Amino acid sequence: MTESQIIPAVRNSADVLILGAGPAGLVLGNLLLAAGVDCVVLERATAEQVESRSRAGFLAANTVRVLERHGLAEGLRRHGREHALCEFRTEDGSFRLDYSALGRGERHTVYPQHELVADLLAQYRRAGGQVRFGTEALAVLDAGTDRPRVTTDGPEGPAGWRARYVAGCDGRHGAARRSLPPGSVRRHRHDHGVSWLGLLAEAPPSLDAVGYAVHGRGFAGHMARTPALTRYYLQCERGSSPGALPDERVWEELELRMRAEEHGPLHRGPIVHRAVIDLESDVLEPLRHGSLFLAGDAASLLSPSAAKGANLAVLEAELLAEGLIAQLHRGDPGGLDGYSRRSLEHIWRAQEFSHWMVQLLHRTTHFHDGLRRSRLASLRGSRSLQDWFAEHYVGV
Ligand code: RFL
Repeated sequence: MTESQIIPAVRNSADVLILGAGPAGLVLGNLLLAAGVDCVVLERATAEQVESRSRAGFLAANTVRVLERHGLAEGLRRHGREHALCEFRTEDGSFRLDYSALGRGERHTVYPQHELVADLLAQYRRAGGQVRFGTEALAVLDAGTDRPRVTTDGPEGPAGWRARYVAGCDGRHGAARRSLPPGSVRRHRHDHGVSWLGLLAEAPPSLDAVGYAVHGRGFAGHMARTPALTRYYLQCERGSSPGALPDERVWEELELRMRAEEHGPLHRGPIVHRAVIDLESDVLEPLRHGSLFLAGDAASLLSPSAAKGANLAVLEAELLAEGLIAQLHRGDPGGLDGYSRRSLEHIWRAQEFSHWMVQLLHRTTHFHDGLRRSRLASLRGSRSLQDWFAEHYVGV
Protein backbone atom coordinates (compact mmCIF):
# COMPACT_ATOMS: atom_id res chain seq x y z
CA MET A 1 0.00 0.00 0.00
CA THR A 2 1.37 3.47 -0.82
CA GLU A 3 1.40 6.28 1.73
CA SER A 4 -1.34 8.18 -0.13
CA GLN A 5 -3.64 5.19 0.36
CA ILE A 6 -2.97 5.06 4.10
CA ILE A 7 -3.21 8.79 4.81
CA PRO A 8 -6.51 10.47 4.03
CA ALA A 9 -6.49 13.58 1.84
CA VAL A 10 -4.99 16.58 3.64
CA ARG A 11 -7.66 19.22 4.12
CA ASN A 12 -6.61 21.34 7.06
CA SER A 13 -3.59 23.35 8.09
CA ALA A 14 -2.20 25.80 10.66
CA ASP A 15 1.20 27.28 11.40
CA VAL A 16 1.16 25.55 14.76
CA LEU A 17 -0.92 22.48 15.52
CA ILE A 18 -1.34 21.96 19.25
CA LEU A 19 -2.23 18.44 20.34
CA GLY A 20 -4.19 18.45 23.62
CA ALA A 21 -6.30 21.01 25.47
CA GLY A 22 -4.81 20.60 28.95
CA PRO A 23 -2.92 23.34 30.80
CA ALA A 24 0.10 23.08 28.46
CA GLY A 25 -1.88 23.18 25.21
CA LEU A 26 -4.26 25.94 26.27
CA VAL A 27 -1.61 28.25 27.73
CA LEU A 28 0.38 27.79 24.54
CA GLY A 29 -2.71 28.41 22.39
CA ASN A 30 -3.58 31.60 24.27
CA LEU A 31 -0.06 33.00 24.00
CA LEU A 32 0.25 32.19 20.29
CA LEU A 33 -3.15 33.65 19.52
CA ALA A 34 -2.37 36.85 21.44
CA ALA A 35 0.75 37.22 19.28
CA GLY A 36 -1.23 36.66 16.08
CA VAL A 37 0.18 33.20 15.33
CA ASP A 38 -2.14 30.92 13.39
CA CYS A 39 -2.82 27.85 15.55
CA VAL A 40 -5.42 25.15 16.12
CA VAL A 41 -5.87 22.86 19.12
CA LEU A 42 -6.83 19.25 18.45
CA GLU A 43 -8.38 17.57 21.50
CA ARG A 44 -9.49 13.95 21.79
CA ALA A 45 -12.03 14.53 24.59
CA THR A 46 -15.19 16.65 24.60
CA ALA A 47 -15.23 20.18 26.04
CA GLU A 48 -17.30 18.92 28.99
CA GLN A 49 -14.74 16.22 29.78
CA VAL A 50 -11.83 18.63 29.60
CA GLU A 51 -13.58 21.15 31.84
CA SER A 52 -14.51 18.62 34.50
CA ARG A 53 -11.32 16.52 34.77
CA SER A 54 -10.32 16.91 38.37
CA ARG A 55 -6.57 16.76 38.90
CA ALA A 56 -4.10 19.33 40.21
CA GLY A 57 -4.87 22.14 42.58
CA PHE A 58 -1.66 23.66 43.89
CA LEU A 59 -0.23 26.40 41.70
CA ALA A 60 3.23 27.74 42.49
CA ALA A 61 3.83 31.47 42.81
CA ASN A 62 5.81 31.49 39.57
CA THR A 63 2.99 29.75 37.70
CA VAL A 64 0.61 32.44 38.89
CA ARG A 65 3.09 35.11 37.73
CA VAL A 66 3.27 33.52 34.27
CA LEU A 67 -0.51 33.41 34.00
CA GLU A 68 -0.82 36.98 35.27
CA ARG A 69 1.78 38.23 32.80
CA HIS A 70 -0.46 37.05 29.97
CA GLY A 71 -3.82 38.10 31.39
CA LEU A 72 -4.83 34.49 32.17
CA ALA A 73 -5.13 34.70 35.95
CA GLU A 74 -8.46 36.46 36.45
CA GLY A 75 -10.37 33.35 37.64
CA LEU A 76 -7.66 32.12 39.95
CA ARG A 77 -7.16 35.59 41.41
CA ARG A 78 -10.89 35.80 42.09
CA HIS A 79 -11.57 32.26 43.33
CA GLY A 80 -8.18 30.79 44.23
CA ARG A 81 -7.04 30.76 47.84
CA GLU A 82 -3.53 31.40 49.08
CA HIS A 83 -1.99 28.55 50.97
CA ALA A 84 1.30 28.16 52.83
CA LEU A 85 1.03 25.48 55.52
CA CYS A 86 1.93 21.84 55.57
CA GLU A 87 1.70 19.39 58.40
CA PHE A 88 3.63 16.16 58.82
CA ARG A 89 2.16 13.45 61.04
CA THR A 90 4.63 10.69 61.71
CA GLU A 91 5.47 7.93 64.12
CA ASP A 92 7.84 10.39 65.83
CA GLY A 93 5.23 13.10 66.35
CA SER A 94 3.84 15.86 64.17
CA PHE A 95 5.06 19.27 63.07
CA ARG A 96 3.93 22.12 60.81
CA LEU A 97 5.82 24.31 58.40
CA ASP A 98 4.58 27.73 57.32
CA TYR A 99 6.51 28.02 54.08
CA SER A 100 5.51 31.64 53.53
CA ALA A 101 7.93 32.41 56.38
CA LEU A 102 10.70 30.23 54.93
CA GLY A 103 12.85 30.17 51.80
CA ARG A 104 11.69 32.89 49.41
CA GLY A 105 8.51 33.49 51.39
CA GLU A 106 6.25 32.30 48.58
CA ARG A 107 2.83 30.68 48.75
CA HIS A 108 0.71 28.35 46.64
CA THR A 109 -2.59 29.37 45.14
CA VAL A 110 -5.13 26.58 45.47
CA TYR A 111 -7.31 26.53 42.37
CA PRO A 112 -8.64 23.31 40.85
CA GLN A 113 -7.00 22.44 37.54
CA HIS A 114 -10.32 21.90 35.76
CA GLU A 115 -11.36 25.44 36.65
CA LEU A 116 -8.07 26.78 35.32
CA VAL A 117 -8.58 24.77 32.13
CA ALA A 118 -12.13 26.13 31.80
CA ASP A 119 -10.78 29.70 32.19
CA LEU A 120 -8.02 29.12 29.63
CA LEU A 121 -10.49 27.61 27.19
CA ALA A 122 -12.96 30.48 27.60
CA GLN A 123 -10.22 33.04 27.03
CA TYR A 124 -8.90 31.18 23.98
CA ARG A 125 -12.36 31.03 22.45
CA ARG A 126 -13.07 34.71 23.25
CA ALA A 127 -9.91 35.57 21.34
CA GLY A 128 -11.21 33.62 18.34
CA GLY A 129 -9.12 30.47 18.91
CA GLN A 130 -10.14 27.17 17.33
CA VAL A 131 -10.34 23.91 19.25
CA ARG A 132 -11.46 20.71 17.54
CA PHE A 133 -12.96 18.63 20.31
CA GLY A 134 -13.53 14.91 19.86
CA THR A 135 -10.60 14.90 17.47
CA GLU A 136 -7.89 12.39 18.28
CA ALA A 137 -4.43 12.85 16.85
CA LEU A 138 -3.38 9.44 15.59
CA ALA A 139 0.16 10.15 14.45
CA VAL A 140 2.61 12.94 13.73
CA LEU A 141 4.28 12.21 10.43
CA ASP A 142 7.39 13.74 8.85
CA ALA A 143 8.27 15.44 12.16
CA GLY A 144 11.92 15.42 11.13
CA THR A 145 11.13 17.77 8.22
CA ASP A 146 9.77 21.33 8.11
CA ARG A 147 6.41 20.07 6.77
CA PRO A 148 5.06 17.85 9.57
CA ARG A 149 1.61 16.33 9.26
CA VAL A 150 -0.88 15.02 11.77
CA THR A 151 -3.45 12.36 11.03
CA THR A 152 -6.64 12.56 13.08
CA ASP A 153 -9.91 10.83 13.65
CA GLY A 154 -12.87 12.96 14.65
CA PRO A 155 -16.53 13.78 14.18
CA GLU A 156 -16.01 14.21 10.44
CA GLY A 157 -14.04 11.00 10.13
CA PRO A 158 -10.33 10.55 9.39
CA ALA A 159 -8.47 13.69 8.37
CA GLY A 160 -4.95 14.94 7.82
CA TRP A 161 -3.46 18.27 8.91
CA ARG A 162 -0.41 20.15 7.71
CA ALA A 163 1.57 22.51 9.90
CA ARG A 164 4.88 24.25 10.19
CA TYR A 165 5.25 23.13 13.82
CA VAL A 166 3.48 20.60 16.02
CA ALA A 167 3.29 21.07 19.79
CA GLY A 168 2.80 17.74 21.56
CA CYS A 169 0.81 18.75 24.67
CA ASP A 170 -1.21 15.54 24.70
CA GLY A 171 0.09 13.94 27.87
CA ARG A 172 1.99 10.75 28.53
CA HIS A 173 -0.16 8.49 26.34
CA GLY A 174 -0.57 10.96 23.49
CA ALA A 175 0.25 10.74 19.80
CA ALA A 176 3.31 13.01 20.07
CA ARG A 177 5.26 10.55 22.22
CA ARG A 178 4.09 7.59 20.17
CA SER A 179 5.21 9.22 16.94
CA LEU A 180 8.83 9.79 17.94
CA PRO A 181 11.02 7.60 15.73
CA PRO A 182 13.10 5.08 17.68
CA GLY A 183 16.37 6.62 18.81
CA SER A 184 15.30 10.24 18.19
CA VAL A 185 14.61 10.97 21.87
CA ARG A 186 15.79 9.18 24.99
CA ARG A 187 13.33 8.29 27.75
CA HIS A 188 14.69 8.19 31.29
CA ARG A 189 12.19 6.37 33.45
CA HIS A 190 11.91 5.66 37.15
CA ASP A 191 9.27 3.59 38.92
CA HIS A 192 9.07 4.55 42.59
CA GLY A 193 7.44 1.19 43.33
CA VAL A 194 4.62 2.87 45.24
CA SER A 195 0.93 3.33 44.35
CA TRP A 196 -1.68 5.71 45.70
CA LEU A 197 -5.42 5.56 45.72
CA GLY A 198 -6.35 9.13 44.76
CA LEU A 199 -9.72 10.21 46.14
CA LEU A 200 -11.86 13.27 45.70
CA ALA A 201 -14.42 13.82 48.45
CA GLU A 202 -17.36 16.18 48.52
CA ALA A 203 -16.37 17.29 51.98
CA PRO A 204 -14.75 20.42 53.38
CA PRO A 205 -11.02 20.21 54.12
CA SER A 206 -10.26 18.64 57.49
CA LEU A 207 -7.22 20.74 58.31
CA ASP A 208 -5.94 24.14 57.30
CA ALA A 209 -2.73 22.59 55.95
CA VAL A 210 -1.60 20.05 53.38
CA GLY A 211 -1.44 16.92 55.51
CA TYR A 212 1.25 14.26 55.01
CA ALA A 213 0.89 11.22 57.25
CA VAL A 214 3.51 8.50 57.40
CA HIS A 215 2.11 5.39 59.05
CA GLY A 216 3.00 1.74 59.45
CA ARG A 217 0.05 0.92 57.15
CA GLY A 218 1.26 3.34 54.50
CA PHE A 219 1.12 6.97 53.49
CA ALA A 220 -2.02 9.12 53.67
CA GLY A 221 -2.37 12.64 52.31
CA HIS A 222 -4.85 15.50 52.58
CA MET A 223 -5.07 18.45 50.18
CA ALA A 224 -7.77 21.09 50.10
CA ARG A 225 -9.30 21.89 46.73
CA THR A 226 -12.26 24.17 47.49
CA PRO A 227 -14.26 24.83 50.69
CA ALA A 228 -16.49 21.91 49.66
CA LEU A 229 -14.02 19.55 47.98
CA THR A 230 -10.97 17.75 49.34
CA ARG A 231 -8.42 15.43 47.78
CA TYR A 232 -7.08 12.53 49.80
CA TYR A 233 -4.48 9.92 49.00
CA LEU A 234 -4.02 6.47 50.50
CA GLN A 235 -0.99 4.39 49.68
CA CYS A 236 -2.21 1.06 48.32
CA GLU A 237 -0.87 -2.19 46.89
CA ARG A 238 0.28 -2.06 43.28
CA GLY A 239 -2.51 -3.43 41.09
CA SER A 240 -5.30 -2.55 43.57
CA SER A 241 -8.72 -1.82 42.18
CA PRO A 242 -9.90 1.76 42.85
CA GLY A 243 -13.26 0.52 44.13
CA ALA A 244 -11.88 -2.25 46.37
CA LEU A 245 -12.75 -0.47 49.63
CA PRO A 246 -16.24 0.91 50.34
CA ASP A 247 -16.35 4.61 51.32
CA GLU A 248 -16.76 3.77 55.00
CA ARG A 249 -13.54 1.68 55.04
CA VAL A 250 -11.68 4.40 53.12
CA TRP A 251 -12.59 6.98 55.77
CA GLU A 252 -11.59 4.61 58.58
CA GLU A 253 -8.26 3.95 56.94
CA LEU A 254 -7.65 7.66 56.32
CA GLU A 255 -8.46 8.47 59.95
CA LEU A 256 -6.23 5.70 61.23
CA ARG A 257 -3.22 6.78 59.14
CA MET A 258 -3.83 10.48 59.74
CA ARG A 259 -3.99 9.76 63.46
CA ALA A 260 -7.46 11.19 63.94
CA GLU A 261 -7.51 9.90 67.51
CA GLU A 262 -4.83 12.42 68.33
CA HIS A 263 -5.68 15.23 65.90
CA GLY A 264 -9.45 14.98 65.55
CA PRO A 265 -11.74 13.29 63.02
CA LEU A 266 -11.86 14.06 59.29
CA HIS A 267 -14.83 15.81 57.67
CA ARG A 268 -16.46 12.97 55.78
CA GLY A 269 -18.55 13.17 52.63
CA PRO A 270 -19.30 11.19 49.48
CA ILE A 271 -16.22 10.09 47.56
CA VAL A 272 -16.96 11.26 44.04
CA HIS A 273 -13.81 10.15 42.25
CA ARG A 274 -11.24 7.41 42.74
CA ALA A 275 -8.18 6.43 40.74
CA VAL A 276 -5.11 4.32 41.44
CA ILE A 277 -1.92 6.13 40.55
CA ASP A 278 1.37 4.28 40.20
CA LEU A 279 4.09 6.72 41.21
CA GLU A 280 6.30 6.86 38.16
CA SER A 281 8.51 9.51 36.69
CA ASP A 282 10.07 9.94 33.31
CA VAL A 283 11.91 12.58 31.35
CA LEU A 284 12.25 12.70 27.58
CA GLU A 285 15.43 14.20 26.24
CA PRO A 286 15.60 16.27 24.09
CA LEU A 287 12.07 17.71 24.02
CA ARG A 288 12.21 18.19 20.29
CA HIS A 289 12.37 16.11 17.17
CA GLY A 290 12.61 18.41 14.15
CA SER A 291 9.34 20.33 13.98
CA LEU A 292 7.70 18.46 16.84
CA PHE A 293 8.06 19.89 20.37
CA LEU A 294 6.95 18.26 23.61
CA ALA A 295 5.50 20.13 26.61
CA GLY A 296 3.76 19.24 29.88
CA ASP A 297 3.20 15.58 30.73
CA ALA A 298 4.21 14.66 27.17
CA ALA A 299 7.69 15.98 28.00
CA SER A 300 8.03 14.63 31.50
CA LEU A 301 5.88 12.78 33.94
CA LEU A 302 6.25 13.47 37.65
CA SER A 303 4.94 11.57 40.61
CA PRO A 304 2.15 13.71 42.15
CA SER A 305 4.04 13.74 45.48
CA ALA A 306 5.20 17.33 45.07
CA ALA A 307 2.39 18.77 42.89
CA LYS A 308 4.65 19.96 40.10
CA GLY A 309 3.15 18.62 36.85
CA ALA A 310 0.65 21.35 36.01
CA ASN A 311 3.14 24.00 37.08
CA LEU A 312 5.82 22.71 34.74
CA ALA A 313 3.24 22.46 31.94
CA VAL A 314 2.49 26.20 32.24
CA LEU A 315 6.16 27.14 32.40
CA GLU A 316 7.09 25.07 29.35
CA ALA A 317 4.13 26.40 27.39
CA GLU A 318 5.41 29.94 27.94
CA LEU A 319 8.94 29.02 26.86
CA LEU A 320 7.67 27.21 23.78
CA ALA A 321 5.35 30.09 22.86
CA GLU A 322 8.25 32.57 23.07
CA GLY A 323 10.35 30.35 20.80
CA LEU A 324 7.60 29.82 18.24
CA ILE A 325 6.67 33.52 18.13
CA ALA A 326 10.31 34.57 17.65
CA GLN A 327 10.76 32.05 14.86
CA LEU A 328 7.50 32.69 13.04
CA HIS A 329 7.49 36.49 13.37
CA ARG A 330 11.16 37.35 13.20
CA GLY A 331 12.87 34.26 11.80
CA ASP A 332 14.85 34.03 15.05
CA PRO A 333 15.46 30.34 15.92
CA GLY A 334 17.17 31.00 19.29
CA GLY A 335 14.17 30.36 21.51
CA LEU A 336 13.22 27.11 19.79
CA ASP A 337 16.82 25.93 19.75
CA GLY A 338 17.10 26.58 23.50
CA TYR A 339 13.63 25.31 24.42
CA SER A 340 14.61 21.77 25.32
CA ARG A 341 17.69 22.73 27.35
CA ARG A 342 15.88 25.44 29.31
CA SER A 343 12.83 23.28 30.02
CA LEU A 344 14.93 20.32 31.08
CA GLU A 345 16.68 22.43 33.72
CA HIS A 346 13.29 23.08 35.36
CA ILE A 347 12.15 19.51 34.83
CA TRP A 348 15.16 17.89 36.48
CA ARG A 349 14.92 20.22 39.47
CA ALA A 350 11.25 19.37 39.89
CA GLN A 351 12.02 15.66 39.46
CA GLU A 352 14.72 15.84 42.09
CA PHE A 353 12.39 17.41 44.62
CA SER A 354 9.50 15.05 43.81
CA HIS A 355 11.87 12.12 44.27
CA TRP A 356 12.97 13.52 47.63
CA MET A 357 9.32 13.82 48.68
CA VAL A 358 8.53 10.23 47.66
CA GLN A 359 11.38 9.04 49.85
CA LEU A 360 10.25 11.28 52.71
CA LEU A 361 6.70 9.93 52.72
CA HIS A 362 6.97 6.18 52.30
CA ARG A 363 8.25 3.34 54.38
CA THR A 364 10.23 0.83 52.37
CA THR A 365 13.18 -1.21 53.63
CA HIS A 366 14.34 -0.96 57.23
CA PHE A 367 17.48 0.86 56.10
CA HIS A 368 15.57 3.44 54.05
CA ASP A 369 13.14 3.84 56.89
CA GLY A 370 16.01 4.91 59.10
CA LEU A 371 17.06 7.46 56.50
CA ARG A 372 13.48 8.71 56.16
CA ARG A 373 13.04 9.24 59.90
CA SER A 374 16.34 11.03 60.10
CA ARG A 375 15.37 13.25 57.17
CA LEU A 376 12.03 14.11 58.82
CA ALA A 377 13.84 14.90 62.07
CA SER A 378 16.16 17.26 60.18
CA LEU A 379 13.21 18.90 58.46
CA ARG A 380 11.55 19.37 61.81
CA GLY A 381 14.60 20.92 63.45
CA SER A 382 16.84 22.49 60.85
CA ARG A 383 15.99 26.00 59.65
CA SER A 384 18.32 25.71 56.65
CA LEU A 385 16.67 22.47 55.50
CA GLN A 386 13.27 24.10 56.01
CA ASP A 387 14.36 27.01 53.79
CA TRP A 388 15.51 24.57 51.12
CA PHE A 389 12.23 22.66 51.41
CA ALA A 390 10.12 25.81 51.12
CA GLU A 391 12.01 27.08 48.10
CA HIS A 392 11.56 23.82 46.21
CA TYR A 393 8.10 22.95 47.49
CA VAL A 394 6.49 26.12 46.22
CA GLY A 395 8.87 26.83 43.37
CA VAL A 396 9.27 25.66 39.81
P1 RFL B 1 -3.09 16.96 30.37
O1 RFL B 1 -3.73 17.79 31.39
O2 RFL B 1 -3.09 15.48 30.55
O3 RFL B 1 -3.76 17.30 28.98
C1 RFL B 1 -3.49 16.55 27.84
C2 RFL B 1 -4.68 16.66 26.93
O4 RFL B 1 -4.39 15.94 25.72
C3 RFL B 1 -5.53 15.20 25.32
N1 RFL B 1 -5.07 14.09 24.47
C4 RFL B 1 -5.19 14.09 23.13
N2 RFL B 1 -5.74 14.98 22.30
C5 RFL B 1 -5.69 14.72 20.97
N3 RFL B 1 -5.12 13.57 20.46
C6 RFL B 1 -4.55 12.65 21.29
N4 RFL B 1 -3.99 11.55 20.77
C7 RFL B 1 -4.58 12.89 22.69
N5 RFL B 1 -4.13 12.22 23.76
C8 RFL B 1 -4.43 12.97 24.83
C9 RFL B 1 -6.16 14.77 26.64
O5 RFL B 1 -7.53 14.45 26.48
C10 RFL B 1 -5.93 16.01 27.51
O6 RFL B 1 -7.00 16.92 27.42
O7 RFL B 1 -1.55 17.35 30.14
P2 RFL B 1 -0.78 18.75 30.35
O8 RFL B 1 -1.47 19.87 29.64
O9 RFL B 1 0.61 18.42 30.01
O10 RFL B 1 -0.91 19.07 31.92
C11 RFL B 1 -0.29 18.24 32.86
C12 RFL B 1 -1.11 18.20 34.14
O11 RFL B 1 -2.44 17.84 33.81
C13 RFL B 1 -0.53 17.21 35.16
O12 RFL B 1 0.87 17.29 35.18
C14 RFL B 1 -1.05 17.51 36.59
O13 RFL B 1 -2.43 17.25 36.68
C15 RFL B 1 -0.28 16.67 37.62
N6 RFL B 1 -0.86 16.83 38.97
C16 RFL B 1 -0.61 17.95 39.71
N7 RFL B 1 0.18 18.93 39.21
C17 RFL B 1 0.38 20.08 39.92
O14 RFL B 1 1.14 20.96 39.43
N8 RFL B 1 -0.21 20.30 41.15
C18 RFL B 1 -1.03 19.36 41.71
O15 RFL B 1 -1.56 19.59 42.80
C19 RFL B 1 -1.25 18.11 40.99
N9 RFL B 1 -2.07 17.16 41.48
C20 RFL B 1 -1.72 15.84 39.46
C21 RFL B 1 -2.31 16.04 40.73
C22 RFL B 1 -2.02 14.69 38.72
C23 RFL B 1 -2.84 13.73 39.24
N10 RFL B 1 -3.08 12.55 38.51
C24 RFL B 1 -4.05 12.55 37.46
C25 RFL B 1 -2.00 11.63 38.41
C26 RFL B 1 -3.18 15.09 41.24
C27 RFL B 1 -3.44 13.92 40.50
C28 RFL B 1 -4.39 12.89 41.06
